Amino acid sequence: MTAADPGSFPPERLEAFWMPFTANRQFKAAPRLLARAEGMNYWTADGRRILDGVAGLWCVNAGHGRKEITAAVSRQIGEMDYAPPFQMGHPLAFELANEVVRIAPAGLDHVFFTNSGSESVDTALKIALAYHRVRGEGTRTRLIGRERGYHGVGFGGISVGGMVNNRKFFGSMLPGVDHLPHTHSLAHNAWSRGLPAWGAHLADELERLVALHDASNIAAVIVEPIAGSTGVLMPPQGYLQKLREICTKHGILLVFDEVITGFGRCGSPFASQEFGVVPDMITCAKGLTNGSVPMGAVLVQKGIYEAFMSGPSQAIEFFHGYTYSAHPVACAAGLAALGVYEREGLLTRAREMAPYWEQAVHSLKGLPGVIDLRNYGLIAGIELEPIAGKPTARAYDVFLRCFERGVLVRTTGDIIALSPPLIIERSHVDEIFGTLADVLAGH
Ligand code: PXG
Ligand code: PLP
Repeated sequence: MTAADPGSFPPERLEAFWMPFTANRQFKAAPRLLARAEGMNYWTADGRRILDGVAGLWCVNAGHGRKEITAAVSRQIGEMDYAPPFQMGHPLAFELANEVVRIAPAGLDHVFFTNSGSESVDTALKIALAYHRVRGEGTRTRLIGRERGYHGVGFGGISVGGMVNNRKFFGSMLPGVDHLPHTHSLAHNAWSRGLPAWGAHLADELERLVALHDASNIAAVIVEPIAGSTGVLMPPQGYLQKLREICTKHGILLVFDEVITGFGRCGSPFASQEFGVVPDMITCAKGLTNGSVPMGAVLVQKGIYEAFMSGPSQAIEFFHGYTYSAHPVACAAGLAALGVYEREGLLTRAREMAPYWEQAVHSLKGLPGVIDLRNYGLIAGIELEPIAGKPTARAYDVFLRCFERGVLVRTTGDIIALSPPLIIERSHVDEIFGTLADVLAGH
């Protein structure tokens, strides 16, 4: 049996795999199996072409099947499949760290490798706690996240995150966490193009939390520059700058979770550069290897790294690491992916495509059920009016019908999220929005 031969794929063979973030019974009753990918496209197991409107899951930024990455991965796995990362090293890990630093905002010049966004978030939170401790400010243990934040699925990430469904099943989580309000307001900001005008004052809520808890107890604030998974929420103009000012004033570390905004999604290598706000740490993953091999990273300011480099030189400075931190195959994939991004100008291509993309997004205005359209770089959010008593049903139906017509979109609640590979051409933009318009219009 091969993946491309669905006729010989009996339904009982679908049972053993407990699928993540999936309605298992619904999926297994009518499976959607992808078998092959190249450039802007997937092909289903039964041979249909599907235009990828979401870069896999916000990760395949250079498009699928990039030969340079395939070659680098296969060369590396033949040369050295694995190397222990603790008390040992291999050249590609150091090379990749240098290459990441080269495209990162100035000042973020040290890199800790992980295997996913979730691990990057938990790592960054642990660095924040330990950083204050090694500086003699061990009372700074409180972490501040934001409502409607998504920071992966580790206990740290779900604690600072603000996604109800991610939190409600898993008990009390980390203690000592508080949340800023989210910034989404259709009443004020519906139909915004780019960053919305209203809402910078919501960052002042951080001053309120500082007044409540006292700065001497707060370690870090973590936010996504643009929230993806909870519905494509853009930062109000001036909001991130204000967060930066308040954090600096109170000695609180600011972490930008750039798992989806990193590697060119917004028009600069990182959203930090795009919005002109430099955090103390950046978490990333996904596009780091073009989605080809699991890998994440935490970028930290020099001062943070240096704070740890005290004490006896034979002591482990940061008691943390993963078996697969800086896995050689992932490093090879990362170096090849960054090479492709650089050679093809992909880290800034979203900026060039954004005007055409924005026009296409907002062309959906007026179609039945559409209550907001928003965009930045090569990201779009299409918010639909929930069907009374059946939240998520309307967007899920659009997802299914787009898939039937050969376009892959992603939904969260009743919001459709789009984040295509950064190699997208105008004809693909037309195809995505033409299909969406037909589906939304009920044709
Ligand atoms: N932080 C952010 C901001 C993310 O978007 C993670 C952390 C966790 O990364 P890992 O690699 O552990 O999944 C993410 C992941 C969606 C969707 O539908 C987005 C993510 C994951 C699953 C679904 O938009 N982003
Ligand atoms: N559990 C056990 C029993 C282990 O030995 C290890 C690592 O050695 C882990 C969990 C952590 O695994 P990883 O380093 O892949 O995150």
